[in-house]
Parts: sequence; C-alpha cells; structure tokens
Amino acid sequence: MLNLRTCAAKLRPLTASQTVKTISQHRLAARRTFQHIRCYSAPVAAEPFLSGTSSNYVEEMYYAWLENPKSVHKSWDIFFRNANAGAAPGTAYQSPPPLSTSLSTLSQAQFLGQAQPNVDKLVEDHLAVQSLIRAYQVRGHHIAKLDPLGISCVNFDDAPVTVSPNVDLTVFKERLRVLTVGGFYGLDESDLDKVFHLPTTTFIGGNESALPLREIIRRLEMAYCQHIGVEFMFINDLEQCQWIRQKFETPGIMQFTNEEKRTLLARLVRSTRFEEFLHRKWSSEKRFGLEGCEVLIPALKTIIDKSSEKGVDYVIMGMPHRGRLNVLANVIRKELEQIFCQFDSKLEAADEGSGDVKYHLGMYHRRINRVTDRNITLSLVANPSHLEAADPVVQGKTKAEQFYCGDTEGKKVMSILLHGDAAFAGQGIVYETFHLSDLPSYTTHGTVHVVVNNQIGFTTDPRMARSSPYPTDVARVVNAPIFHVNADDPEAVVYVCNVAAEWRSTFHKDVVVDLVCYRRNGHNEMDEPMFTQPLMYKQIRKQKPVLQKYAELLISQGVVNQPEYEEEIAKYDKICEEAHARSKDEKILHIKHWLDSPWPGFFTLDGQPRSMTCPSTGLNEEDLTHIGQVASSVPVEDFTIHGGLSRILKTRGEMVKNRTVDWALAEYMAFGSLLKEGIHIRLSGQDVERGTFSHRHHVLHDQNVDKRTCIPMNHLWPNQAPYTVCNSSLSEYGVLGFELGFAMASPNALVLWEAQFGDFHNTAQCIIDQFICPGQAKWVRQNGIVLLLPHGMEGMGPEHSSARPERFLQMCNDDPDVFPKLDDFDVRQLYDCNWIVVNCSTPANFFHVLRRQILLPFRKPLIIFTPKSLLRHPEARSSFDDMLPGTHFLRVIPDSGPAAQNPTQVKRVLFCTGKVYYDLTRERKAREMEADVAITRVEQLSPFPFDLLQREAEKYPAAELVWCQEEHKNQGYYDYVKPRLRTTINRAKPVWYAGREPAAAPATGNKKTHLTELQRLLDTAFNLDAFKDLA
Ligand SMILES: Cc1ncc(C[n+]2csc(CCOP(=O)(O)OP(=O)(O)O)c2C)c(N)n1
Ligand SMILES: [Mg+2]
Repeated sequence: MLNLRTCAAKLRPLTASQTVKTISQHRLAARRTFQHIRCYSAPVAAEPFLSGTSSNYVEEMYYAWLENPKSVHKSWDIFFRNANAGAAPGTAYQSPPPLSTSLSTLSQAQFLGQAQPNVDKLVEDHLAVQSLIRAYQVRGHHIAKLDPLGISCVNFDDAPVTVSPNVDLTVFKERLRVLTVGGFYGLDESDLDKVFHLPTTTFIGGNESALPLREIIRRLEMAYCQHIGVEFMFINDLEQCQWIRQKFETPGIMQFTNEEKRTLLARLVRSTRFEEFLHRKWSSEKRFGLEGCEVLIPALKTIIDKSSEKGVDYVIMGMPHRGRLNVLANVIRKELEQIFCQFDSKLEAADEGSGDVKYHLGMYHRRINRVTDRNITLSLVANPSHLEAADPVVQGKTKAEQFYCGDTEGKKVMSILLHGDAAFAGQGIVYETFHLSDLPSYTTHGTVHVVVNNQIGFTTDPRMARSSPYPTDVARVVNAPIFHVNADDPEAVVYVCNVAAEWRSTFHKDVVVDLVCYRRNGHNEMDEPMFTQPLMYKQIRKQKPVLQKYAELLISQGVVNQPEYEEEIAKYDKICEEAHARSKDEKILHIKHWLDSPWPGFFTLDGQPRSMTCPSTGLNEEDLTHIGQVASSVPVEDFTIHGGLSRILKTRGEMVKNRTVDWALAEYMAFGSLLKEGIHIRLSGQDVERGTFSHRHHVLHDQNVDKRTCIPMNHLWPNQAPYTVCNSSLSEYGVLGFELGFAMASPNALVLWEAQFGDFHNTAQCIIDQFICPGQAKWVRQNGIVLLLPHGMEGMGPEHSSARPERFLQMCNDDPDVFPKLDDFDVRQLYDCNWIVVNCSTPANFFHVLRRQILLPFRKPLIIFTPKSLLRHPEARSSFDDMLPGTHFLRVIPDSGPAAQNPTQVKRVLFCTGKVYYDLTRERKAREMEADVAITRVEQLSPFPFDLLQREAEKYPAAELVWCQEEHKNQGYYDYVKPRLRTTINRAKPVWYAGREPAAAPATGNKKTHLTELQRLLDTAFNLDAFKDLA
C-alpha cells in the first residue's frame, strides 16, 4: 500500500484535465523505479489483500484507475479515491455494498462510483480476465507437465491437456479450479469469443493489445502449462517479473534452428554414449551415472555457451556424485583416458597424500569455447561425499577469482552449482549459501543452480524427504526465479538454460533450473531400486531414453536422417574406444592432474616448494611505528568517532610510544606489514569489524553521517594490497566454507575466519573435517586459511568457553610415538603436517605466527586459539624488541626466571599453553616458588615441538614433568600432549596432570565453582607432593 501512496503522491499534482498520455508516460517510468518499501505497522496489515504477490495486480489496477476511474471495480474506485484523498493507513478500504444494501450506503457508493450496469459487467469481465492471466502466471507451474514419468506428486493435475485453438471450457474450468480459489471468475462459455484488452503485465499478445478469451487461454496454456513451469511471481521487483514474462509468454519465442537442434542432438549423443561406454567396460563399478538425466550435459553446455557469449571467461562449478564423470568428460573436457584410468584398480598413485575416489576429484581446464570462439576456463571444485558442502566453497573461490581480476560485477567469473533434489531440500548449507548471495562482501553476482531432480534420494521418496512442494523452494528466500522443466524435452531444457544464463548476466542474481527427470538405475549401478520404488521403476523400465525420443523427433522433422544419427553415435563411440586404449598405457595415477586450483608460479614446475626455509618474521621499527600510528588515528578529514573509541585509540598511541603492543595492535602490525608486501588480507566472521570483544575496531563509524565508515588499515601505504574486513551473516558452515574457497584461489592472500566464540566452529564441522583437515591429502591442494577461535575458561559457562582444542589435535597427523628424524623442525615439520595448531601466550608470538603463514614457502591451514580476557590483560603485552628483524615465532617459550638460572635445583616443570600461563606465574609468585618450579609454554601444539621440549626436559634433570591445563582432563590438550611428551623423553619419566577433572560439559555454569576448580588445579600444580603416592 505504501508504494501506492508514493505513486499517488507523485502523481497527485496532475489535474484531471491533464491528459492520459502524460500519465502513461509517467506510468512506465514509475514502474521501472518502483521499489517495495516494507511497512509492518498494524493499520497497513489491516489491508491484507495488498500484501505479497497481489501488489503487482493492485498496481496495475491503480494505473488503470488513474487513466479511467471507471475501468476498475466500484470497490477499488472507492478505495483509490480514499487513498488519494489521504485516508489513514487501514481506512481506505470499504467493503463493497452487500446485495441488500441500505439506501444510505448505496447512495454513498453510487456517489463515489457512478456505476452503470453494463459498464460494470464489462469491467468485471476485464478484471476476471486479468485475474485469469495472473492465475496462470502465479500457478501455471502447478499444472505444467513437468514429470517425464507422469507420477510426480507436485503435479496437481495429471490430466494431459491438448492445447488446441478450440478451447474446451469444461476442461479449463477444472484446471482453473486448481489455479484459482474462485474458479473461473464469473466468465462463461459465452465469453470465450469476446475480445479483451490485455494488461501490460502480459506479453501473450505479441503485437496485439487485445485477444479473444479463447486465444488468451490457449496462449497462457502454451506459456505456462507445457514442459516448463515458471515460478517467479513471488519476486518483488516488477522489472524482473516483466523480463521473465516476456521470455516465456511472447508467442513463438521458443524457436530452434536446425543447426541448434543438431548440436543439441550431438551433445545428447555424447552424454548418453559416455554412460553406456562406462557401463559396457566396467559394469560392476560404481559411477553414479546420469541415465535418466542425460540432458544435464547439453543443459550445462548451454549455460556456459550463453555466459561465454555475455563475456564470462571463467566458470567455477560445484557438483555432487551424480553424473560427475560425464560432466568432467563432456563439459569440462577432461581427457577421457585420464577418467578411464581411474577405473584401473591396479594403477599406483604417484603423488603424496591419500587421494580420493574418482567421483570426488576436482579439475581445472582452459580451452576455447567452440560456440563462441572465446577462451574459457572451467574449474570443478573437488568435494567430499557430504552433499552440498562444496556450495559455499565454490562461492568463495568464485568471489576470490572475481576479486583478483577486478571483476566487481561478476561479468567475467561466475559459478554454477549442481544439486540433487533430496540434498537441495534437505541440507541447511544450501540455505546458508543462498543467504550469502546478496551480501556485499560475499556476493558472486548470481549463481546458476541446476537441480538434477530425479524425484528420489537414494531410496527415499520426496514425500518422506521434504515438506515443501518442490525441492527448490529454498531458493525463493532470495527471490531467485525457478524454472522447472521436463528433462525429457531437451529443447525446453536448453531454452530455460539460455534464459537462466541471460537472467544471471542481466540481473546478477541467483536463478534455479530444476531438471525434473528420473534415475534409470538404482542409487548406484549396483543397487536394486525395485526393492523400494517398484511402481516408479516399472514406469521407468517403460520409459524411452531421451536420446532415442529426440532423435526420432528430429528424424521425423527431417532435421537429421537415420544414417547421420548413427554416424554421430559411431563417431563418439570411437573416441571413447581410442581413449580407452590409450588409458592402458598409463602406468601411474597422478592426482595432480585433478587439481582444481593450480597456483602458477608459487611452486616449482614439478609442484615442489621453491625453498624449505622461512625468513625472519620480524619487522623494522619504522614500520612497526608507522602501522601503530595509523592504528591509533583517524586517517580521514572531518570524521567524528565515538568518544569511547577515541580513548581506545589514544591508549594505542601511548602503547606505540612505549614500544609495546597488545593483542589488537599485534594483529594490526601483522596485517599492515603483509599488506605492504602486496598480500591481500581478508578477515571475515561474525562481528569481526569491531571484534566480538570490542578490541579490534578495524572499521570506524562516523558518529554524524549515516553509513560513513573508514578502514585505517587501507590507509597505510601508497601501493599496498587491499584489506577486506567483513562482518558475516550468522552462519559458520556457510561462511567458513566460503572463506576456505576464497583462500583456495591464491597463495598470496591471508584469509582468516574468526568464530564469535571458538565453540561455534562445530556448526561448521563438516568444512573442518572434510576440507581443512584432509584437503591436501585427498586433493593435493594446499590451503593457508587461518581460523581464529576465541578460547578460555573464564567462568562464562559451558558455552563460550572451549574452542574444543582436543578435536583439532586429535586430527593432527603427527605420530605420538615417534620422535621425528628431521634436521630442521622449524619448516620441515610444518611441511609434513596436515595443519598447524597454536595457542599463543604473547601478542608478539601471535604477530609472528600470522606473518609466518605467508612467509612460508607452502601453505597449511592454521588453527589459532585466541584469547578473550587476555586481550586486555596488562601482562599480555609485548615489546617491539620481540618483533624486530631477526625475531621469529617461538614454538616453545622456555622459563627465563630464577628456575632457568639454576635448572638442576628445579623440582617441577609445568608445561602449559595459552592463558593458564598467567594464572600459573601469579600463583608461583604468590607461593614464592620461582626457583622450584619452571613454567614452559608450548605455543605451537601441532606439529609438536619434540626437539625444543626435549631440550627443556633435559635442562631440568631432577624435575617432575607435569602438564597443566585449565580445560577438563578429557578435553583440552592433555590426551594429545601426554604421549608426545613421553616420546620426547623416551618414556624415562611419568608425565603428570594438573587440571580440571573429566567432565561432560566444557565448563561449569557456576562462577564460584569455576573459581574453586581453578584454585584446585593451581594447588595441584604447586603442591610438590601431589604425585608422590602415584609414582
Ligand atoms: C550430507 C550427506 N548425508 C548423506 C549422504 C548419503 N547419500 C549419498 S547420496 C544420497 C541421496 C542423494 O539424493 P539426491 O540429492 O536426490 O541425489 P541423487 O543421488 O538422487 O542424484 C544420500 C542420502 C551424503 N552423501 N551426504
Ligand atoms: Mg535425487
């Protein structure tokens, strides 16, 4: 309603005497700029008929009313008059007069409406026709013939309808009963030949502005109820709706030249014969074939061709198991012999790592697109079994590729995501990924989603697998149009794919193509589908393959003849046979051939690091000071920051003067220095711009100008790399996956994801378990993503306390029982590990580990347990001296006090990590035990610093060794550290434990219990008799 008011306000100055022509001109312009303004106030809600999809319709009437008040129903006339006269929200509507109207209300209505009976009938009939058109637009897809098997539960009407010029009203009345609530809107047989003016919200007229009702229905049936079901009327943008209507309603718009038909047939031949070839050669191998949705190959090729034509030169794809080999062979054009040799169980793997099954591997390929004659790079991202998990990863990689080539509008790089019907509806990550699609720092400017909707998930029917009518309903949340299409009609499929690609390049928004198909075999080729879907599979057995159907159609149309068709088949079969013969020459399986993100120039030609050293991660004093000064200033003019923030910046400034840093400043120094070296930095996560603990403040907000911000980090150096810091949506799975994908694109970027609190990482567990931890082992691709996980027992209760270090440590690949034989632990150990896990106790060490991440000659994921209270702890400060050239990350920080001066006298060494160090030193001081107890900090937990800890243990020959942690015994680091420490000392001594007892929850909810537990662990740590009886 508000938009009507806005329009009314705009148009009100026009007097009645101004011509209709002027209004029509305004009408077009107004329409293009029409924006919905949300208003939830109660009075407006009292006009419920003005909500949602009806608003277009009301608008249409409003414009009609402006041109001629009599062209709309009386009740609308009254409504618009009242609204234009400035009626308060909710009061413009008056119920239409009842049949037995009292004289006074009737006279009032007549006064406003000036109704005449025959005009009324005409208006009502026109309105009825408008409603009818709208009903097809909104719900035509309900009765479209989408299911090749004809058994879909989504189809509300299975009765096939022949669309002939002689519309049989009884049939259509029944169909309209489905489409509309009110039946046929009062129209009857006698109206069929009456000519009606068409509203501007339809294109069925072509060049005609009026049509007989019979023809209107026929054209609507053609547009909306054949093999394409268009779901779009929920989109709240008039221009976009009009665009779609034009694409589907314009008479005769779906035309194919003979050349196009032949190309389509050839693509179907490839798709079909590829599966048949694999089946012939390896009939008992799982391959998750595409049979029943062979049209996927021409569908994808169409999307790529059209996008290439529109300027795209890099397409990044993510897809599940179904049809993956076919996509690799026929869309990405992986050499067939490389695919076939994956079936050879005798071939040895040549590369490091454990590898992955053939239908999970990724791929990167650059070639010429034959249709457009333009270069195109295609990349298929490797993925785990976990369905849909690759979605955000693909989006992140796409965003990064766009970022690095300056493609700010997504005109050159795009993503295509493929989905199964059950997974698309069932996996929450789909929703999380959709919600990234329009966020400034996460948008990839439109993704084309293709659903292989074979109407089954493994053995489960859709009615048991989802509560929504379609598997695609999740896409409605971002106003993505959804094109359902019967996959047995290849031309319809190709048509919607063209429209989808055009949509993306026009509006840069997501779009979904729902290929309604079937699965000819079981879930995999070994499964028996008749156990669970007997009737469906009886129908499938009868189903003629789509290639055969389409070939017959084209032969009947004279587009190809039988010999030509057979020749096409023979040609492709020969290609497969020859490749198969060549595949037998392959002696070794190279997983490197399946790399989805090569980093040219970063490695040597045979994929090795260029060196095995890491330079000092220190920085010169001048740069430290400069960064510190920018971090404590507002580097733009006339910018008013909050008073509290001024104080924070002032404190920072003082620290810089004193040559010290706290945590936030150390992070600033690390980021700022890498930016100077051309390293892009991207920090993303919930509330990272300010920092959950209000310590970071990387984005300053002008207190007087709305949305005016300043990022001082981007004002550091003249030619620095850009710094991206972005508050994310409230999603861990989606955002961490996205950042992982972003980090895949280039080794020359530091990409960090921060959890609000460390424990929230478990909603992204799949990205950690399936990608970050084993990614290099499975897919030979490295990734330097950094996870910042706030962690610490601070009396905040069971949640918000533990980032679950035990989980990360349990997944480290270093052997607890073997002391590594290495000359150089510093770098070599890092090269061999699957990820690095650290818990820094000083800002300087945090600074170094961040810089080391980039200065290393290879990339590994880095997990950092970050502090909370330590952010402001007066002792948790570092001097510039610890960050100058020559300094580096300390894997272990040995004791440097009285104990270290006289090590033979030391009775106990407490090994610990992280914040508990500060509790231990305070307690040691209070107990005056500085000479008796040494405290050694393990800063890098994994890979375990065997070498340095051996040195530490040997330094204190008489001392007991104790691992001390604030986490519960079954959590934290103990289970990881104990066997490794024992290996370090060749099991010569016990390793005792001082810490909280085993528990189910990470922390108590009671503050007093928390403090008691802490005191108890400190007592154990400093009670030199604590382990006497146990020895
Ligand atoms: C997250 C996740 N849960 C369960 C599975 C096991 N699984 C593999 S395929 C499949 C059915 C998938 O159905 P659908 O998405 O419709 O794809 P289709 O196999 O029909 O092509 C299931 C449940 C999985 N791979 N991933
Ligand atoms: Mg399925």
